[in-house]
Amino acid sequence: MKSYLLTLTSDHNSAKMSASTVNPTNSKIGEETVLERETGSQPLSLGKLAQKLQHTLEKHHGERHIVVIQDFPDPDALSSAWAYQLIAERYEIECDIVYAGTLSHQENIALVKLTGLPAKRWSINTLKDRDLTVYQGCVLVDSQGNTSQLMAYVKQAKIPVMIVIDHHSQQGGIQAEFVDLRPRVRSTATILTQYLQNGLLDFNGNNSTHVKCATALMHGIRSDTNGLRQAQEDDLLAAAYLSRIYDPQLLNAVLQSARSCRVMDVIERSLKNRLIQNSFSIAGVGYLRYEDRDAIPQAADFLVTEENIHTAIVYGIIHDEDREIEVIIGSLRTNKLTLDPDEFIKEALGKNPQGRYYGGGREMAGGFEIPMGFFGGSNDNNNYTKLKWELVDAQLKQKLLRLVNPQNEVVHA
Ligand SMILES: [Mn+2]
Repeated sequence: MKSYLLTLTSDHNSAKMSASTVNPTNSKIGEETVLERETGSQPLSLGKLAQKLQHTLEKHHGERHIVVIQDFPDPDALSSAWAYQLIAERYEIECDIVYAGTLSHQENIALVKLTGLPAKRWSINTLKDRDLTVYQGCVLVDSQGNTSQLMAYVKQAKIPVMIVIDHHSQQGGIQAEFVDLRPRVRSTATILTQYLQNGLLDFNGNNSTHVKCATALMHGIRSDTNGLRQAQEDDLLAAAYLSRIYDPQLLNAVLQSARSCRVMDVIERSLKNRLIQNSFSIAGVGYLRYEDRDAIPQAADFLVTEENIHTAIVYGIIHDEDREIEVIIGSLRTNKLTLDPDEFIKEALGKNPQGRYYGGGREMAGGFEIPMGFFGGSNDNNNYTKLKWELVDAQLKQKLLRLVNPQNEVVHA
């Protein structure tokens, strides 16, 4: 057994992007700012990356692109997609920002409503009435396509993935004309802000759309960095730049949206069910409605605040009534610097039969999704439903506890 928890998450201090030369004014960012190695090629400076993105956009002038964001979009994905759409507009590229799932977190609903953020919900059921062939390219922001059900249809329609901008660890072979993958940056909104700062758009406080988009980006950076507490230099510099454009009152309004009663119920369940071992808090919360999916990360956010706990993992079965399917959804939150959520989830849960991991993560947070497959769907028999949950609960605990408690032998039936 690998002594997992003692493994340091690589050299994320020494190798962090040297953004010290980034000028927080609107001027061009120093070409000498060397970025991490872009997948499979030489390291590119921020200026070169911006140039490369510009060239890619010029090449696709006048086209129509689909920007696919994760099924349950978070502020980072939503704001980054919007910033990208505004940049692409300059090249007369028309972008539709789409997601297949639902806006679940109360703050995300407030964000979209209050800023007029132009994301569209395309549930899988409505896809047959849509013509995907109008798009010449697909753009992925804050994901690499593995968190959206839409990607299978994009692939089917033979729409090429043109651009990928993300800060998650690499999730397996991505190929695109332009790839900016920087796992050491804490939010994709930071990366998009750097592009704005680097002159890809004349982003300014006199334009009300820009003010709203800046507010969304600020929220995106904040929410992926635990209110800036885990922000690195890049994120703080991006936030500093946005601070001259965003609307603090609007951000306040977004942040003050209240938790729904059902989210409170799930948090209560997670508190009651939590199992504490080795400073990990693990809680299964049973069945949830599709719309309440976001209660799981919120419960994990809450459990990790307990004294002597450094990591919380919360999971449940989400029932999608539209499609009569069930999926196990889980969230991990950690304060432990040496615990890499991406590695932890990949190692604990492994891959599906197609060779894809069930989940992964970024700094301090991760998530996973495991389809129930043949065992999915509702059943009128209460005992059956209860039994099914117990099985899922036992299986997940067994897999997670193997890493939480490496000395303990795996439980045999
Ligand atoms: Mn993100």
